[in-house]
Amino acid sequence: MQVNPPDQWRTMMKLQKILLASTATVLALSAGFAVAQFQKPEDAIKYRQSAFTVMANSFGKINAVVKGDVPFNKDEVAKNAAIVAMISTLPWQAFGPGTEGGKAQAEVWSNNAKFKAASERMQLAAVDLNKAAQSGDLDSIKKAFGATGASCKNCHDDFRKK
Ligand code: ASC
Repeated sequence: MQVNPPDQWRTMMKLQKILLASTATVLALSAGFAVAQFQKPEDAIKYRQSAFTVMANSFGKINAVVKGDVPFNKDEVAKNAAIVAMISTLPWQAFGPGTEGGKAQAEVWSNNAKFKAASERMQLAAVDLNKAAQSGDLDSIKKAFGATGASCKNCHDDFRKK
């Protein structure tokens, strides 16, 4: 059977288009993976631990005020609560599949829906704490601080190694 040249060209052009499109898709996906999923599991562990460290530092500074160890400075508490609220959104993207390790318990991955819900409760509590802190009302700050601390503990109890 003979295939005339124009048909062959059309087929080749079709194949070329498909190849180009799929190459572009693969490149786009792998670029996304490198950013969102980290190069190595250790990179993800370091990222989430760093975020928790920064968050705990600011949370600890508010704790000192709530306990009365440090005098209440409205601007300092507002700044630290904003940091807590901001940073609270970051660690979760670094708990992806294949990033087991650090102090994370296996339940993070085996019961991921519960982990996600606990992380969302903490982020919402941090938003409330930030609202209270921006208002500058120490009583509401104390209340919101207690609720945020409880949301940290709640997640640690189930998902962090002791
Ligand atoms: C902190 C901190 C935590 C939480 C938690 C609250 O200051 O570093 O992990 O509070 O202890 O229960």
